[in-house]
Amino acid sequence: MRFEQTCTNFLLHHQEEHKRTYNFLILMDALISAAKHIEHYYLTGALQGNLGFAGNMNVQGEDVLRMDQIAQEITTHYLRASGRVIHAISEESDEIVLMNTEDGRYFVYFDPLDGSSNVPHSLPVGFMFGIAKRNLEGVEDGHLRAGRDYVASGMFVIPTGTFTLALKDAGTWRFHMDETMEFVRPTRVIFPEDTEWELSFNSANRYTFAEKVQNWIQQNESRYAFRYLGSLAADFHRLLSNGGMFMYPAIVSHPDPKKNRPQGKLRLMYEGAVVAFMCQEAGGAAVDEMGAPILDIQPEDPHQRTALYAGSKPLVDEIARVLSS
Ligand code: AHM
Ligand code: MG
Repeated sequence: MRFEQTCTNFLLHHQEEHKRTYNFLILMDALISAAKHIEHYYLTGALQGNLGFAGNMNVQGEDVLRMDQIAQEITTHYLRASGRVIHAISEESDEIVLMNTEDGRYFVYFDPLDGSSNVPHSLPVGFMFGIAKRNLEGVEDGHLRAGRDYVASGMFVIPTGTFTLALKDAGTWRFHMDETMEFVRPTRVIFPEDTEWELSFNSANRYTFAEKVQNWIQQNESRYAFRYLGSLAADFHRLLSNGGMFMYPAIVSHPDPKKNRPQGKLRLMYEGAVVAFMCQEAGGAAVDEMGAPILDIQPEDPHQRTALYAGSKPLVDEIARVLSS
């Protein structure tokens, strides 16, 4: 028989090795429990009629799917029950979700079901999260943390059954779901250098990007393979293994100016910074439309957006030079 190391056991050793408390383990147990429940509802969603619209709109003015609601309810329940969370910020909640404001230890920023256009087809979606820690030295003011201050970030790809977790100064790790729905076999992930790199972006938008971005694409795209699933977690999962760059540039010259998105589309706290933190721990990089590190952006609004260029460092450094010129 072959036995695999579980994620929980891996984290237990990690905490003990660094002489840390078990609080982080309790928080991770909550996130993993939430992911497994979301996985279950997603896998059975087509048969149970859970893949359609719920009939209302979210904070971003987008139609809410029944699965968005289910994933939000599940995640909020487990995070609250952990007793370790001060407050959470979710794509599915306009307001900051207050939890254990007195004794909580962590801030959790999450998108419980990212990649909505894949939901009606049961295709891959993501559950993405970033974690920051309370100020243990002085008074905690509850300010919104920049990615640089995250202690961990991660993403579950659902229903594929993979989990990628980046730990501050301790690498990006991948786990797979086994036959008992346990995440097992910790494997360190580092952006490869000697593979055929991929570019991942919504090509239908290319003529709406800034001119210098359009020019860069035109001059360089033939060097790369092109892949786009329309779900950040799934697209980024591929890039971590194959190398390359995911891009969601600012939209600045749409024929219908109302459709411009000068701030980009993706959300900073629970999408952009989550990916940027995983990039950093995997030897990669991530920048915004100015070519500045995503991890340095100080959020002013829980739901603020950012352009995102994330992936292999040489490629992101190259586009950063173009963006900042
Ligand atoms: P969502 O939060 O509404 O699902 O949007 C986020 C998603 C990302 O997962 C994905 O990378 C991107 O939006 C796809 O957008 P588009 O359909 O414009 O290509
Ligand atoms: Mg989302």
